[in-house]
Amino acid sequence: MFCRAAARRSCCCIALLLAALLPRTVLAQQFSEAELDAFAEEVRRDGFTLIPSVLPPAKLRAMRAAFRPVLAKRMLSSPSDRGPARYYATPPFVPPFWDPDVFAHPAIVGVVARLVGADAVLCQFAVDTPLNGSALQDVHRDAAPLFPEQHRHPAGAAADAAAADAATAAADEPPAAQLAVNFPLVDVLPATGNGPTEVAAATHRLTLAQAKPYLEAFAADCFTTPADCSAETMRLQQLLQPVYMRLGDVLLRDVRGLHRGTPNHSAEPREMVVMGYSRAWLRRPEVALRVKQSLYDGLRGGSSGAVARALLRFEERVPDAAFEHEYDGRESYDAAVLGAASGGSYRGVSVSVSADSTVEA
Ligand SMILES: O=C(O)CCC(=O)C(=O)O
Repeated sequence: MFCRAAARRSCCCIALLLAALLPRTVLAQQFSEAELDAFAEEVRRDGFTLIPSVLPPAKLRAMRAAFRPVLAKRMLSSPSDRGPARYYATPPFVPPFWDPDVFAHPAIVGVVARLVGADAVLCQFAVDTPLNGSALQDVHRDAAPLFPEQHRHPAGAAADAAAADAATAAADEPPAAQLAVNFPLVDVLPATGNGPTEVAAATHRLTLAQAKPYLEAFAADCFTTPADCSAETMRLQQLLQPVYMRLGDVLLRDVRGLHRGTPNHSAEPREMVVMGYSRAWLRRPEVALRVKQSLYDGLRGGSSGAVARALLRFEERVPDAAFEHEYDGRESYDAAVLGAASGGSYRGVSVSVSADSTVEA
């Protein structure tokens, strides 16, 4: 099993490195059905896939320019919420952030549909930005378990940790229900020093109990104090791999995969867009979109317009007169709610779950 995991890890590594190093002209811009199948299969197996050269860099540069004043307001209005010098911001969903060629891109939607259904919905558009001074994040998931009751202690055995471990270990995590599609607005490469996201392959379907040794290993910091670490801890720690990305590349991941942001040591912000896609029946109110009515109405042309409309069909549509174009720096979600729905899913390593479904440390 270890060999299979190691082989898979080195394949991931080689693919990620190649994607970062190959000249853009070598990489295909369009993908066959078989290639989309393969990307989806990688997400099923590893919890993530990197799709190279999907989005036009010019569009992303325009997004970056438009995001600068958004970030400035965000930083002035409220403290960083994803660790020191690391901000989550939701720019108004209007051009250039609103771009059906991006959120309904055939390659992205093709893989999304294979994983969370042809009737999937878009439920989130935000930007994660670490700046100089940011730190290593705790390893976390972006969503709580779909079925938290699976992780409760058996009745009458709340104090019995062994029984709780056995119960949670037996409860499998289901296939994907939510995906995060990330793309940077700047190159994120070894040379740029601006903080790649790190992901741990094949951790997306671990139960809380199964994840416990991983989280303990990830917290152990063997790289700076290797003498204190067992071989097993070191092995698990090496599962965390940086995902280097060039402008245009797309990282598509199951939100349950263990991951973390790393520090941005450069002088420039490192903006990473996150688009959330989920199964049609799954509501994510803490990250919901506000869709301007006239933009929605304008999604008419051909099949791409129909796909974009379908993706947004359940999100709130706001009459133009009421739509706020100016970002005021105040995030509409409650940071505590987002925290409970995301990082809280793996806050601490206990398998004990409280009545409100958050995990107790
Ligand atoms: O920006 C990153 O690299 C990851 C951020 C992240 O995982 C988070 O804030 O939840």
